[in-house]
Amino acid sequence: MSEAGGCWGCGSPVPQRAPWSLVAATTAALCLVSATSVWTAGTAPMSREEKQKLGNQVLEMFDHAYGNYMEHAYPADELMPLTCRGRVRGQEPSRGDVDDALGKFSLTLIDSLDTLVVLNKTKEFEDAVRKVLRDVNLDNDVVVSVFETNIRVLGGLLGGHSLAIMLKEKGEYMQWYNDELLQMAKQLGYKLLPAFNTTSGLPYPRINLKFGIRKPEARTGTETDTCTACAGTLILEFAALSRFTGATIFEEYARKALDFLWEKRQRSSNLVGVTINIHTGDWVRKDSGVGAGIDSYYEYLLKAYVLLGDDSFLERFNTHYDAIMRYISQPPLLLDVHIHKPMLNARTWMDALLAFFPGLQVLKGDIRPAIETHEMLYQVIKKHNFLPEAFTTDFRVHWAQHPLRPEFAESTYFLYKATGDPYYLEVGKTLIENLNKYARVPCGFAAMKDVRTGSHEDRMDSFFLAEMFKYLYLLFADKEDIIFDIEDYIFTTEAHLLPLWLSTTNQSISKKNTTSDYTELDDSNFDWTCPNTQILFPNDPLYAQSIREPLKNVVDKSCPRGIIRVEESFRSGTKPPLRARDFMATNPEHLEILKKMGVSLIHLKDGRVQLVQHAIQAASSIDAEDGLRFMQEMIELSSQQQKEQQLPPRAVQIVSHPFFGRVVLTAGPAQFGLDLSKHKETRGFVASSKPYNGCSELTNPEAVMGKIALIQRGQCMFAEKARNIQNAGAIGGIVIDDNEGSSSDTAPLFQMAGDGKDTDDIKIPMLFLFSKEGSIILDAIQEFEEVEVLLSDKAKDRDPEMENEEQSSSENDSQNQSAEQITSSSQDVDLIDQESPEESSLNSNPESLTLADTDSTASISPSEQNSDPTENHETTSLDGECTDLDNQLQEQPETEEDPNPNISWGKKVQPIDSILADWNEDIEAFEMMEKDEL
Ligand code: DMJ
Repeated sequence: MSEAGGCWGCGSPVPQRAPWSLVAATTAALCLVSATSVWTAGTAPMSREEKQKLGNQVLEMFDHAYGNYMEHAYPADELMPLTCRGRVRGQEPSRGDVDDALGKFSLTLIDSLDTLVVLNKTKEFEDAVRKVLRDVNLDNDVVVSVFETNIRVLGGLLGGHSLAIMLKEKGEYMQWYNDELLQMAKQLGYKLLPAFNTTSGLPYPRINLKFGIRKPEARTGTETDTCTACAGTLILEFAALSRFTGATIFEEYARKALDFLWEKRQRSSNLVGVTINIHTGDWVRKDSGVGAGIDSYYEYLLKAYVLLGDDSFLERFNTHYDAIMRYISQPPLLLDVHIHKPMLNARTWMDALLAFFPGLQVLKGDIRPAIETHEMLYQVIKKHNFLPEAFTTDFRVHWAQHPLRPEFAESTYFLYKATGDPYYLEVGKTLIENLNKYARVPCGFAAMKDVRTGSHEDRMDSFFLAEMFKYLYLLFADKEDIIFDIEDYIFTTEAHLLPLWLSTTNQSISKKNTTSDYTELDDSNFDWTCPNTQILFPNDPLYAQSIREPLKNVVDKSCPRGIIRVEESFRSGTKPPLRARDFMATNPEHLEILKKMGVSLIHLKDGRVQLVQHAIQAASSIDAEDGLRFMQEMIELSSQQQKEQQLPPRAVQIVSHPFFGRVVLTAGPAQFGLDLSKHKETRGFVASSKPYNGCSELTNPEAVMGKIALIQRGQCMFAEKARNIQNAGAIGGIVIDDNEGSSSDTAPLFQMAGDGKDTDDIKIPMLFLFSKEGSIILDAIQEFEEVEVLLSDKAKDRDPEMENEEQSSSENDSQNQSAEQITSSSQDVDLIDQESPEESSLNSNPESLTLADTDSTASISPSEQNSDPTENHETTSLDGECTDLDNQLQEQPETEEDPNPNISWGKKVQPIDSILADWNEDIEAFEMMEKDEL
C-alpha cells in the first residue's frame, strides 16, 4: 500500500459493486496517485537525498533493535533492553495480561519476518526463516492470548510465507522453501480453534498452546468475557490461512464470530461495546470508542472487504463508521460514548491506540477528519515527545507510559500516501529523532515508563519491530527502494503483509454462515466512493495544510471539548445550588443545603469526611437530582485532588560511559529533602553506603562524601537513612528496594514518607528505586568504578560533551561493550527479609475527602444532555481561551438527529426512579472504566 495505498476501500473510478479482488490495485492507484507530484506550496518538499538519509537511519535503528534482540534475547520472546537479556515468561514477575502475548515461541523473531523483506534484508530474512523452522516450538504448556497469538504469530508466519513465496518466484532467494512457514501457521491455527468452542462462536480470550481450553491442565477456559477487538480481529489471518491451505474451517470460524458481533451491535446506535460475554452475548462494558478493546474490529471489517471482496463486510463497516462519525467523532477528538446513550460521553480521555484511526479513515477515503485527528495527536506528541497511553480532552497526561506503539507512524504513512504533503515526512522525521533521543538505549529501544520524566521500562514489544520500522521505512521509500510491489498486499493490524490475490483463491466458504441481515439498510448507507483526490489536491495543494492550520495550537490553548457535554449539564439552568468546589463542611448554610438534597455528612475517626446521599431523604425530586449532581461534582473534584496530591515520579539517569544519559530509571520521590521539581537536578557519582541499610552513622564517610549514596530499603525510616548519609557528606541518596525482583514495571510507585517529625533538616534529594532498576546501577558499578547519575524530575537531554565522546568511539565498540557491561549478572546485595517500618507511614492523607456511594454515586446525568450545537458554543466561549479550536468547531455543522426520540435530552426534571436507573447503568460502566487496562 505504498504509493497510493491510502484508499483501498474506495471504488470511485470503477463501476459500483465491482468485485474488489479484480480492482484493488488499480483502484487504489487511481484514487490518490498524483498527490505527491503536484505539491507546490506549504511544507517544503523533501529531497530524494534527505528521504534516503532518513530511510537509512530507519535501517540502522532496526539493526540496533533486531541485532540486540538476536544477540541477547533470542530465542526468548522479547528483549529486555535495559538489562539486555531475554524476557522469558515465568522467569520475570508477571505483568498481568501483557504477558499473554508471550508463548515461548520466539515472538519477536516471528513478528519481524516480513519487516526484514520490506527493509530489503533478504539474506537476514532467509536466515530468520531457517531459525524459526529449526527452533520454534508451538506446543508449549503456556496460556496465551488468542488475539495476540493470532495477530502476531499466525500473522507473522503468514506474512513470512507470503513474502517467502514471492521471493522464491523471483528466482534468487528462498529457493529451498517449501511452504514450511505455512505448515507451521496451519498447526498454530488448529491449536487456536478449540477457543471457538462456545455457543456464540466468539472465542475464549486465552488458550493453552499444549492443552487447549477444557482439560484441567489447560488452566484456562473459565473466562466469560472477551474484548470486541479480541473476537473481531481474526478474519484476515484466518481467511488467509484457509485460502492458502484450502482448509475452510478457519475462515468459517472467524466469519461466525464476526457475524455474532454484528448481530449484537446496539441497534439504535449501531455501536459495539468494549467487552462482551462470550456465552450470552451480553455487553459487559457498554462504553464504545475506536481505541482500546474495539479498534481492530472496525479495521478488520474494512480490510476483510478489501482482501476478500465480500460486500457484507463493507456494508457493516459503513454502518459502524456512520455511527462513529455521528457520536464518537468530535473533531479533532474521538471520545468514547455509551452504546445505549451515544450522546453521553463515557470518558474525558482518549487512549493511544486510537491513533490508528486516521490511517483507517484514509483507507476509507475520509481524509478531512483523518488530517484533523492526526494533527491533534501530533500536537500531543510534540508536547510529550511520545503519545502517552492516555491523555485527557484538555491534553494532560492521563496514563504516562508509552510502549513504543506504532499507530501514529501508521497513520502518518497513510496520510502521506493520500496527500503527498511533505509535512508528513517531517512528522516522520520527528518520530525518528524522538525515538533515538529518548527511547534508544545501548541494548535496543526501551519503552517509556513515563513520558513526563523520560524514564524507561525494561521492555521492547515485538510490535515495535513488526510495525514501527515498516511504516517509517515505507514513509521515506520510493518504489525502487522496495524489492516487490507493496501495493499487491494488505497490512494486517500488526502490519503483516497478505497478498491481495487471495481474494480469488479458494473462495468456496465466502458466503457460508454469513448473515444477510441488511434489510433495514439501503444503498445510500454505503459509501462506495472516495473523495476524488485527483480533483481535490491538484486544485488546492494546500488542502491538508488548511485543515491542519486551525488546530496548530489545539494542545497549548486547549479547549476541552469532551467535557463540555458534562459541563453543559451543569450550565443548563439545573446546576446544584451548591457547587462542590465551594463546599465547606463547617458552613452551617452548606450543611442545610446538603440536608435538603438528601446528602448526609459523616466525620470518620481518621479525620476524613464521608458524604452519602439517600435520594429518598431529599426534600423533593428536584433536590434529589441536585444532590446527585453535587455528588458527581464532588467525585470529580476529589479524584482531581487525589491526582494532584500524588507527586509525579522522578528520574535517575545514568550519564557516564557507556550510558551517556540513555538509560533513565523510574524513581519514587520523597516527601522530604530537596524537591527536584523546584530545584536544578543533582548530578554526582554513586557510592554504596556502609552499612548498606544506612540505618546508623556511616562507617565509610570518605567514600560517600560529595557523592550520591546508595542505601538499601528496610530496617529504619527513610528519613533516618537520609540524615545518616547527609551527615556523611552525601549530596543525594538513592534508596534501593530490598524486595528482590521488584520493579516499577510491576509494582506501583510510591512516595517515601517522612518519619512524622519535622524533616526540614534534610536538605539533600532522595529517590527510591525498585530492586530491578536499582540493580542496573549496582551492576554498572561492578563493571565500572565510576558511575555518574543525574537525579531529576525529568530526564535531561544528553550532555553534548558526552554525545561527542560517544560519537568519537566506534559505534560497534561502544555497542558491544555496553551490551556486555549491562548483561553481567545481578550483584548479590545481601537482602534482609524484614518488614520495613517506614511502610506504616505511607497511609492515606487524613485530610483527603472520600465519598461513599451507598445509595447513589453520581455519574454524568443524561437528563440534561444537550445536543444543541449553539449551546456547545456558548459554553465553550465562556472558557475564554478556546479561540482556534472554537472557531474550528463552529464551522462543523452538526447534523445529527436524536437517535432515540423517546428520550428528551433537554428535559429538566426526570422521574427520580428513571434517573437512578440511568445512573446505575452509568455507574456500572464507570466502574468498568476504572478497571480499564489497555
Ligand atoms: C499491535 O499489536 C496491533 O497493532 C494491535 O492491533 C494493537 N496495537 C498493537 C501495538 O500498539
